[in-house]
Amino acid sequence: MGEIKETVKSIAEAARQEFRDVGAADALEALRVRYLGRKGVIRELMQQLGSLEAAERPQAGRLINALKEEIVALHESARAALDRKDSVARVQQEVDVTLPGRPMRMGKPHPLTQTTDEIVDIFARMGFSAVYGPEIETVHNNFEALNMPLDHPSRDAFDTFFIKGRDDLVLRSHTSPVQVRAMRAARPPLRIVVPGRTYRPDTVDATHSFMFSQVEGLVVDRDISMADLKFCLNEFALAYFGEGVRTRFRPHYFPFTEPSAEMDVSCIFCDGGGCRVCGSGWIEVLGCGMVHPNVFRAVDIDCEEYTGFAFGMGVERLCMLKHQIHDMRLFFENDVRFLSQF
Ligand code: 2NM
Repeated sequence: MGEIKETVKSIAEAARQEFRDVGAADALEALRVRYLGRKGVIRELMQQLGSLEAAERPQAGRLINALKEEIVALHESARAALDRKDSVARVQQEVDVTLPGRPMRMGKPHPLTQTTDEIVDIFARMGFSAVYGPEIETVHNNFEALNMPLDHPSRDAFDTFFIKGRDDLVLRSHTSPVQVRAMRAARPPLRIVVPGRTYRPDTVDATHSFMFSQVEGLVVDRDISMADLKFCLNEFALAYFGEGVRTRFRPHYFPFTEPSAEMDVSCIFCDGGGCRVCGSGWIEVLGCGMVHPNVFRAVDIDCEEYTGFAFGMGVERLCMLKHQIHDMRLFFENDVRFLSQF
């Protein structure tokens, strides 16, 4: 027994040394055959087991098995080390590491995303936070809560995408339902902007698409007035179009605001003199107004205690104005020759 223990120990020591020093694949294979092969060292030891006293065999067998496992592991790690050395050598041979790399084509946000981010940023600097909501909305959030009853023309099948088999759902036709959600979820004061995609079954042409992007906004607090609205949106116009721009507000109608207005900016191309783009010297950029009491009632905000203003603008239109893009369809064609210009 003592003898075989010694033998196993010295074989293990020799094997550790040899597998550590092996430098090539064929030498490693020769080692494997010598230790683990059909006529190898391990096999030979196993055969010697038979000549041992029966009482000694189990312990001797365990020693030999442990030796075999160690040698298998030594072989595995020696092969892994050789593989690594090999592939490094091959790369050094086959690849000219001094060649300059191929330039990477960097992606960037879509022009509509850039414009949305810019608008949201301007309002963020005035204390607005951005909130988001689902593009499939309930008829209640999209219409009812916004003071647009059943007979309102926007609720016509020609002006809204309805969902087959679900007469309580629509693709939102504006982002205002998100303001409705926000007002239900949190008590005033509220100062939010809502960017997002909206859907209307318009015929697609240079200025219309069935999908377009909006940024809407909402402020609710005590003593909010039309003066707050005008100051805030004038600041926005200066920040987006540049310091020289002037604004004007024209009376308008929206069901969810009263009074309502549209804001124009002095033409950024002719500075208000009148040109082919603006005609009159003014360009319409957004709709706005004081939140209608019926909207507050729908979300359970006391309209005697609180007032608010809201606004909405089309991102495509604002992006087209600033970059002199003449066809809205370009935004949705994903042509890199167009997109890479922004
Ligand atoms: C616009 C124009 C005017 C608007 C109103 C509301 C809400 F939820 F407070 F009632 N959200 N957005 C609004 C008002 C939107 O877009 C042209």
